[in-house]
Amino acid sequence: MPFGRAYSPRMRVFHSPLHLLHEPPFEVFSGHPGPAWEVTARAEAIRAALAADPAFSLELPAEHGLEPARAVHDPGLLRFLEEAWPAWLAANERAEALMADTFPYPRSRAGTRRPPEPRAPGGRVGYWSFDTTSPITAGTWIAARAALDVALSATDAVLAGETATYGLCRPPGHHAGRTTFGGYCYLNNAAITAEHLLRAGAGRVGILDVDFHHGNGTQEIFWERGDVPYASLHGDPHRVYPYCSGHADETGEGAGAGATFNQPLPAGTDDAAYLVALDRALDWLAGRHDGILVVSLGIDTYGLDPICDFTLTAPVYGEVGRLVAATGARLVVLQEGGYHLPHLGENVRRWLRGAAGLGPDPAD
Ligand code: Q9C
Ligand code: ZN
Repeated sequence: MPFGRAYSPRMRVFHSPLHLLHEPPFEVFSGHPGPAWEVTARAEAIRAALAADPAFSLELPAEHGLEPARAVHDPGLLRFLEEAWPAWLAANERAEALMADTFPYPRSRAGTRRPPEPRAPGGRVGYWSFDTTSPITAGTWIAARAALDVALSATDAVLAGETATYGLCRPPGHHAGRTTFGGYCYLNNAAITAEHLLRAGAGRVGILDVDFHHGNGTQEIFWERGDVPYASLHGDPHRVYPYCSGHADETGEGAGAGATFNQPLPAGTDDAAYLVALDRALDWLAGRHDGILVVSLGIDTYGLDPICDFTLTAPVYGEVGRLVAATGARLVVLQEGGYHLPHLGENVRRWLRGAAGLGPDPAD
């Protein structure tokens, strides 16, 4: 195994200020254009909370280039994300953001040929995206690449011997599929990380997704693969976004048959019910991986989250981190959602302190 032994007394946290270049001006949800929820202040709040705690050391990421992303995403999607803004700007001098108005929905052309990728940026964006919550702005591509560098740097630190590291990824990643972006996500940081670990010789890599929303992109990418078991607990898609995936009977196909585990949960899910579901997910993952878990960490399960409907309280995050670390797996923890800004940093800090075996800060 190519693993080193470097071990630091403080948990290594990777972050990049380049996320500040991605500031979506709006999103469209449930028929209403409104302010974006996925804002720069989220990552700044998390960074501030971790920077104030000597248990964490903050570092900038190393550049990894696009090769790791090419191992997961369609090259056409990467090309589009890179070219989209300049092309859109050339066609629209006062452009604020690029968002699809038309999606080449497969059922509307049943029996006809698959459409070619449109040439106009306004058509192209619908070809590569699946919803209206993820605008492309001037800095989106730079920020998405920086978030991936953050994830891969956290991964390299685990490969070098760390027990657990954290990547403060923004924008998040788990909704982005092989050929699609959406759900505030452009590159699937967790999926690319898992593939990067596989290629470094880590054996089977488990993904535990504890964001409130089902990680439809991650599930799709590994749907037919047995080497990356994916377990997710999330709001029931009969009720909440992303609506069309995350049902309990979705368990993978082909070589991936039985390698996907979904637990949809009801509105109002509380700490106790959540810990029962977590225990089932950890039981399921046990024995299906070879010692490393990638965690898609969303704090949008919090009771005060403005766009989700679980009722978790702050102390449970420390307990979840502790239980995940108690599996004995090495952890690459990557940030996904979480939208209640006042408590976001504290809740991430509790999770990571739990994972580091530290317990809550006595000051709390
Ligand atoms: N008013 C992540 O948490 N829009 N993505 C919901 C509700 C889509 C969530 C808006 C939610 C996407 C990474
Ligand atoms: Zn989420």
